[in-house]
Amino acid sequence: MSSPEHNENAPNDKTTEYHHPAGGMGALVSSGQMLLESAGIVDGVASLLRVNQPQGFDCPGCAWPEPGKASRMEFCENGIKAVTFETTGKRVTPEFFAKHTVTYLNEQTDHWLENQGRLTHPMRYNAETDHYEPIEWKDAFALIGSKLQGLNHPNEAIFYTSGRTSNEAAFLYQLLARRFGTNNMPDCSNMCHESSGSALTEAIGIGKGTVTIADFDEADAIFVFGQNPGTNHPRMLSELEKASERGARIVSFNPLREPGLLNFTHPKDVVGVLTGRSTPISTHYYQVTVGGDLAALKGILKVIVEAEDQAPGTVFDHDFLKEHTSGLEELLADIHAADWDAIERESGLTREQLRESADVYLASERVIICWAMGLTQHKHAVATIQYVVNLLLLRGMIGKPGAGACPVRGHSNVQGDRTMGIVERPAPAFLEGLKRAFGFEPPSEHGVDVVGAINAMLDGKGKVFIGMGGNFVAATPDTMKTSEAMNRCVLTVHVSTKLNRSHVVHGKDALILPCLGRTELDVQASGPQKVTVEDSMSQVHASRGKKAPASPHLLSEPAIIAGIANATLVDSGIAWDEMVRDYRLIRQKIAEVVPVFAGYEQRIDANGGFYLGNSARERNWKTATGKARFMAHPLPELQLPAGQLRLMTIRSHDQFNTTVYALNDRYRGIKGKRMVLFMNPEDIHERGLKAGDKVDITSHTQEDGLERHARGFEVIAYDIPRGCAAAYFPETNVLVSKDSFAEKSRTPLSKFIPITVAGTGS
Ligand SMILES: Nc1nc2c(c(=O)[nH]1)N[C@H]1C(S)=C(S)[C@@H](COP(=O)(O)OP(=O)(O)OC[C@H]3O[C@@H](n4cnc5c(=O)[nH]c(N)nc54)[C@H](O)[C@@H]3O)O[C@H]1N2
Ligand SMILES: Nc1nc2c(c(=O)[nH]1)N[C@H]1C(S)=C(S)[C@@H](COP(=O)(O)OP(=O)(O)OC[C@H]3O[C@@H](n4cnc5c(=O)[nH]c(N)nc54)[C@H](O)[C@@H]3O)O[C@H]1N2
Ligand SMILES: [Mo]
Repeated sequence: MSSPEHNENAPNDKTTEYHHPAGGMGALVSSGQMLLESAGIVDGVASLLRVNQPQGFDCPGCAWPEPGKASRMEFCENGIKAVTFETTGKRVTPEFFAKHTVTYLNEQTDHWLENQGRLTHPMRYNAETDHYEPIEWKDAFALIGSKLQGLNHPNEAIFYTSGRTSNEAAFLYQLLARRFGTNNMPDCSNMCHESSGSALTEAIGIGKGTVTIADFDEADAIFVFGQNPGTNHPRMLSELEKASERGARIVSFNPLREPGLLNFTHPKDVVGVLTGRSTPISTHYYQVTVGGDLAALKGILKVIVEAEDQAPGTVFDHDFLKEHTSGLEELLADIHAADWDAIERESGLTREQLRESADVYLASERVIICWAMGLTQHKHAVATIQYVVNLLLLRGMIGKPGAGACPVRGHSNVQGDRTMGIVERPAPAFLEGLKRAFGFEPPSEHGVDVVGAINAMLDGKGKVFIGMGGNFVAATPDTMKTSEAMNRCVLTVHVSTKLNRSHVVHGKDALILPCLGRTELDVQASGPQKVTVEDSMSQVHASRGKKAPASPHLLSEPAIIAGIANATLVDSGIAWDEMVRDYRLIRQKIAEVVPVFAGYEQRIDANGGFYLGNSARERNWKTATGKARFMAHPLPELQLPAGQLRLMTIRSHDQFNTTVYALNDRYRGIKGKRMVLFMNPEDIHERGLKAGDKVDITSHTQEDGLERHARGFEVIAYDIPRGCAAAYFPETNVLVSKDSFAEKSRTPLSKFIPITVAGTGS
């Protein structure tokens, strides 16, 4: 447990810890190494110069926005890795597939698979030879068309999307699925910020964050819950650094002491890099127990409510409450009834710590609260995020400069994909828009999400799986069951840039369709094309790849979708080929369906893009009560049986989701390995283990009562609260039950897996 005094990275002999600021020299060396190791070194550098530039491409890394001034070059170590990885000179060719059987490929690690290079040719699985063999595009499309047409019902098809897909491709993809007749559109969001969308939509009437990047310059305090920006959103550190330098308070809630939240040196600060000088980031750091944030938030709210009770009229923003909110009475009753002992037990934090953090909120006129997977991938995620909103609302922190809700998204266009209609439960207005623009009746019956898709395939109800990017088998929970689900499909199709697990765990028939990446030049019949994306703060901008494609056989995602559509739909009445010929026609159609995109083409070209707006930011509440809603929820009892630990599955510094760049996790002091289990030293000792021992992990999911196993992990002693443990995904997805998911949002519980560990010797 740690409070501000303990913030200075105090050496701790019990744990492995990184004693240098995040960013700085380590970042320069690491990304430089990545460029050197990649065969396409010169191309890599040239590509980098165009990342996030007005005429360049959008960084395929995270969804953190670019700063307002479009001229400033802004990229980060992990953005460099993402770009370099895509622009590698290595190739996975038909010869590669001729050399390796699929059985052999499936025995390799995710790291090995993705490191073979870019896919160059469409391939079809041949069960007789156990090899992928080349196939012509038109034959691949015909195969998909015939399998889709052969289904008994359109709902037997599943159209998955990952979050790198551009607005244009996403829009065409949902059009294909809906014109075919299904809303079966699971996406990576289901595993990611779905909880944020559900919570925010119910409470404030829009499922997106309410802040813009400029708000970070005005906030007095920034709270960061369950997020590791040093690794996953490094460009956010620049904002936190600026805020810290001008005296804003930064309050972090995280079971792990993440170096990126402690200190930071901007890699462009040459003096800082050379001298090791760094900016402290968090002024306050609380090592909440895994899953304890709802309790912590209730504790903070309790202090605030008590302060108002003692001096009525002085703490809350009463004008705001009266004019803009509903449900205050229920919330106050809930907070008055909340019991400090339960709050302390469930949060793992003391009353004093919670009082201290509440004081920061009380002393601030403008507060931003950020969060990511540490809040969303829990059973009570939606309730927890609604308490974040409760906290903001009490003092009118939504819809004023320097304040608001900031769910920090993952994939670079995951938010845009949702705006384009990639969702299994489409809004009626969107469907009406489709009908208006394309003259067909889209299906209104809700489709399957990720968990629903796995179940449908297992039950034989989902027969054709198409993945627009991503790595379904590795990213989803319950790897063994999901693998079985994929195996049962009549056909699995993956539109991908790199070889991954989902290609080698496949359906009876299987296709790999290689596509252009973000960095590559996309030339169609009308000339070079640009695409558009939306960042985490609702800013839409263009992305233009410039690099020569990795292979002459690659097609763009829109072209692949049109190819499937032409081979599947008879007389669809949709001008697929024309839209692919010139993406401006896709954008015209988007603007017809989604009215906030009116004037799309002109607005994209002006000033580096445009802001989509946010109704809650304007204090326009599109909720059931027409107001911003306080939402009260009981505090769940999360105590596990004796001997069990709460396992959270997290990302290392050298991975992007299931793509493992290298085997290091620099800030956490891990080198050359990923099969590690971070544990509290006392928990290790109590089990008769020691650091360095090998253990097998067993999960005990409450929903299905099954035991699942992951073997051969090395114990790492780490500064993590007792009863908590951490390990990397995707290796640990074997432990997550598909039936363990969050209330309302149905997000798999990747951050709360009850486990036991058993030593197997050192
Ligand atoms: N380089 C890189 N960038 C990425 C990604 C990547 O893999 N690599 N992935 C992208 C994607 S899709 C996403 S969604 C984001 C993910 O970004 P993050 O959400 O930062 O990713 P995680 O590694 O899942 O880290 C979750 C953090 O929450 C903490 N945590 C876990 N459980 C709890 C809890 O119960 N309470 C609290 N308070 N904290 C908790 C963990 O210690 C960790 O610091 O990053 C995006 N950017
Ligand atoms: N246990 C556990 N599981 C998790 C999480 C967790 O924290 N813990 N996090 C969850 C989260 S937040 C997310 S977002 C999901 C991620 O789930 P996904 O989005 O499905 O997985 P990724 O690993 O991002 O997908 C990587 C693949 O995308 C392909 N690709 C890369 N660029 C492109 C492109 O431009 N176009 C196309 N068509 N393909 C491309 C490459 O072939 C690569 O192999 O995982 C989830 N799973
Ligand atoms: Mo994500």
